[in-house]
Amino acid sequence: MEAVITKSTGSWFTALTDDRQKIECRLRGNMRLQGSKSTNPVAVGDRVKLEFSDTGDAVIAEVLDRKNYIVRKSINLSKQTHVLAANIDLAIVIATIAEPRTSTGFIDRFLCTAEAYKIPGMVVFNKIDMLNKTQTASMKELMSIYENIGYKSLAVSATEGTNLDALKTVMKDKVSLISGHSGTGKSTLVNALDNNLNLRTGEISSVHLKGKHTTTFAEMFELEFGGFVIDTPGIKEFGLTGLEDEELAHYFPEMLERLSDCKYYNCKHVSEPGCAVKAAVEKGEISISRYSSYLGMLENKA
Ligand SMILES: Nc1nc2c(ncn2[C@@H]2O[C@H](COP(=O)(O)OP(=O)(O)OP(=O)(O)O)[C@@H](O)[C@H]2O)c(=O)[nH]1
Ligand SMILES: [Mg+2]
Ligand SMILES: [Zn+2]
Repeated sequence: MEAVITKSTGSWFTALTDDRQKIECRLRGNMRLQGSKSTNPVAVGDRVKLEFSDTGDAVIAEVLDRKNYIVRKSINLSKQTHVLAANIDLAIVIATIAEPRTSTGFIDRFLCTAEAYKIPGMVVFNKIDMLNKTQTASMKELMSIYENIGYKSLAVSATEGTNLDALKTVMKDKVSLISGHSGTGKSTLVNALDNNLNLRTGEISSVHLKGKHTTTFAEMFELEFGGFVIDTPGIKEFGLTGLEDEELAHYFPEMLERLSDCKYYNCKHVSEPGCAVKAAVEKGEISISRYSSYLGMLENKA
């Protein structure tokens, strides 16, 4: 029997069959050993084959080929990766200008990771009800940067219900991943998108103005208006592993389209002469914040 994984605690999984039965299952013993750099061989969004023992216990016998997947570096084992989710149509980063503040570096790392895994990325600014004029202006400036390079971006308020219809239109009939720092309102937003859902949400710490990691496991939910959404635990940093220096710019669309104009084929766009990327930054065609994120990522990889 085939099913899709909707929740994983690492040792227990919930699978949803095509006729909407929820089945609790475990991994078949030997599957854990299959050599991979990932700490989790089965992730939310994976399509699996289930088998049943004589006692009726369900085991995951096979993971079907993934269309795509998105990873983050594992928290403890630096060389290992953790698959956040698989078979995603849209990767949404929830950003907030304040409480907590999401840096452009974080947004860009997220989008870059999505590019690397060939998943369309999108930026959603939440909590717009909290913003003053200056903050609203800086949010709008960021939105135009992302729109100009082809990323859809939206400004919403999960608690006030602002602009949610526009978001639903984009998410309809897709499997959307929702990621971002703890406390940006991911779970609140999912609840607001579909009134049938009742995910646990948390407070922002009054001292640190950050979230408290209320969501601890990624989980996929079916949406009444069509499609699925994957809510994930807040993450501090997104990072790509195993990229070559020269490869990084391929995952910044506004750099990718200029690479063939650089004088050197292996240009890293830092201080090389005849660099088309640097020229575009100087002319204001590539935003300084995006270019800074690029340099930050290039440096961190070393
Ligand atoms: N003012 C305002 N507060 C919001 C909005 N969305 C969420 N919040 C608040 O932000 C806090 C954190 O919301 P959560 O939904 O738990 O955040 P999360 O991103 O799921 O956090 P983790 O599960 O820890 O990753 C809660 O107190 C929410 O009420 C919004 O649009 N406006
Ligand atoms: Mg949450
Ligand atoms: Zn260059």
